[in-house]
Amino acid sequence: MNTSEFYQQIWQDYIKMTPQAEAIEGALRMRGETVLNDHIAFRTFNQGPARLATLEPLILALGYKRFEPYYFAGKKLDAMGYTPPSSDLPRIFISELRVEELSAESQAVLQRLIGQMPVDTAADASVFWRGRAWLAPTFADYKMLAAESEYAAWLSIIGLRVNHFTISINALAQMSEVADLNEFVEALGFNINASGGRVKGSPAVLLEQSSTLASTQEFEFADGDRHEVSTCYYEFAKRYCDDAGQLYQGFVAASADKIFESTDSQG
Ligand code: OOG
Ligand code: NI
Repeated sequence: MNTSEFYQQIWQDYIKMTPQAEAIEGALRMRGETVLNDHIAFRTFNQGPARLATLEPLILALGYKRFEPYYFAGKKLDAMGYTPPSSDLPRIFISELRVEELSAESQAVLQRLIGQMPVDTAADASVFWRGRAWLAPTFADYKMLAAESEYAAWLSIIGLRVNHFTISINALAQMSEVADLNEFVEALGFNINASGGRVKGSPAVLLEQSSTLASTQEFEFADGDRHEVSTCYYEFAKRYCDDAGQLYQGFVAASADKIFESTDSQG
């Protein structure tokens, strides 16, 4: 598996769930823009065969390096940022849910899902686009999870698939601010996630970001009920250089904490 095959598979899986991303990317290319990705992100459970620790070797095998860990106390998440083998490739951000910190009821639901995963689930990189490795939960279980952790609810139905791609504003030729891209995206008819502000971060923390609100799609739950759910969103990022002139490579926990909310239930 080389990085170009890896990203082709992931992008194809992503645009099936996130038609808005294909529309936005296409509209930028129509204007002659250079669309490069700043980073992509995945979500997983800290129990079972697809934990961060078992996924990491797949990322390292692509030439990525560990950069920095992050912790989100309110959302019960740990995460790791990885830097790519070459600067034209996106960084990777993987977060995992501390399942044992949820209520006994939610843990029981999640363990039923996690228990269905084959032991060799993370044997190769296709785990990142193959789709959910367990049967859909019931709508009642999904709602219960969402009341406690929107992240758990999202992961229970979408599975370990890419959560977002992120356009690098640094690489754009015709726009230089996050706010410019926000306006462009809104003019195409998509909504920006305003939680924590329409532009999160600042030049002082060396990273400014924004994201759309996730696309929604009809999803069939275990009981045959069909409901609209949030799928995935598109993110936009602008990085700054530090005092030594080095482009910042990390993430900003305070901003990330709000970006996670881009997949919250919308209705
Ligand atoms: C990841 C949210 C954090 C960032 O760039 O800080 C993030 C997620 O929603 O899974 O993407
Ligand atoms: Ni992101």
